[in-house]
Amino acid sequence: MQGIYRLLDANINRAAEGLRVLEDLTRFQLGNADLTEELKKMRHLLRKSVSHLQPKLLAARDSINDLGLELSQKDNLDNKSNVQELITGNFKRTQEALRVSEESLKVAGYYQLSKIYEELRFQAYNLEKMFFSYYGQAKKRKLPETDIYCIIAEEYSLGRTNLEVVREMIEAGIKIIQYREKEKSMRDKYEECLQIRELTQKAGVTFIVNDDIALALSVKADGVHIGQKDLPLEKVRELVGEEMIIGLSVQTPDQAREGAAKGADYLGVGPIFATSTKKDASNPVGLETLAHMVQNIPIPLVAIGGIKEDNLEQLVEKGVNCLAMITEIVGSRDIKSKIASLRRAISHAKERRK
Ligand code: TZP
Ligand code: MG
Repeated sequence: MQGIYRLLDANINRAAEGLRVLEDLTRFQLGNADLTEELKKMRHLLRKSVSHLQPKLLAARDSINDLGLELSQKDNLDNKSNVQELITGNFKRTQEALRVSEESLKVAGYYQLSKIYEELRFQAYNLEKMFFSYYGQAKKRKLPETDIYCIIAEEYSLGRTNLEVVREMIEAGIKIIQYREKEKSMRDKYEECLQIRELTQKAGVTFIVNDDIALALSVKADGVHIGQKDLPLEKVRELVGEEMIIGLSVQTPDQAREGAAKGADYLGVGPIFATSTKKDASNPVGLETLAHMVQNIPIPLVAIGGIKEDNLEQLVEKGVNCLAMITEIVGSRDIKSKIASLRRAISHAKERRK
């Protein structure tokens, strides 16, 4: 029976560790509170239901002489090259370990306990399915990982049209463009966005419309960006469906946590510095608050507000990867060379923080 307890001990640990890896991935990588909670509950039940067997399990443990470690150090069968493989691997590991525990519990005479483990195994199958449907969706509407988030607004564009500006941005290799026009008529905005949609679609650039959900939907934009005073996030998700990116402006850690938990795909944090571009901008978000968000919020953050080539280093230093700018870019005579020098400045700053 000592062998069975040893087997049981190893597999209970294996299943709990697998669940823990999955729990941390859902928490930090996907930012999905429901899945994280389910995985945590499973891990607790798994441990608690066998806690009275702990003395026997510990007595049987002999990790020093376990053949597994030596075998694992020699081969690279457990190597993972991406998050998806890591997730699959850990679901399989958990399910297999639960199965071995279930069978061992039967042999050791704990039939009722084996039923709990059987149930946990089925829960793991179900969660795996949920995980991938969520992951698939999340990926479909992901904000591209890039250094600059461009926002266009004609009044700051030195007489150029939005379309001219968009063309230059695309030529400069920009990956995200947001349309932000406050004064134009709905019809003008619609006509203009249709053309921008066509250009961005061809170039594979993510196109986001500020404020207006109907406009975003009617031109088939990739995303919509809303503020704290717009419709609640859940309502916007209901209206735009699962495939559209939703960006949310936040000023405080509480707003950031809430936005991430309620399914925003990214957060715009700002104004970071004073700016006159946004008429109703609130007080600047301090750099320390920004740094706190970078470390604690599991979804992409984009810093915004008064960002210029000569002040961006401080933000990159705090761990920000993506910077949104209006006047610094659209107000430059030569947009392409401005973008190129901003890129150089950002990547130098990233090098320095390593
Ligand atoms: N949200 C917060 S500040 C801001 C917005 C839209 C304006 C940013 O413009 P600029 O010219 O880059 O300061
Ligand atoms: Mg707004």
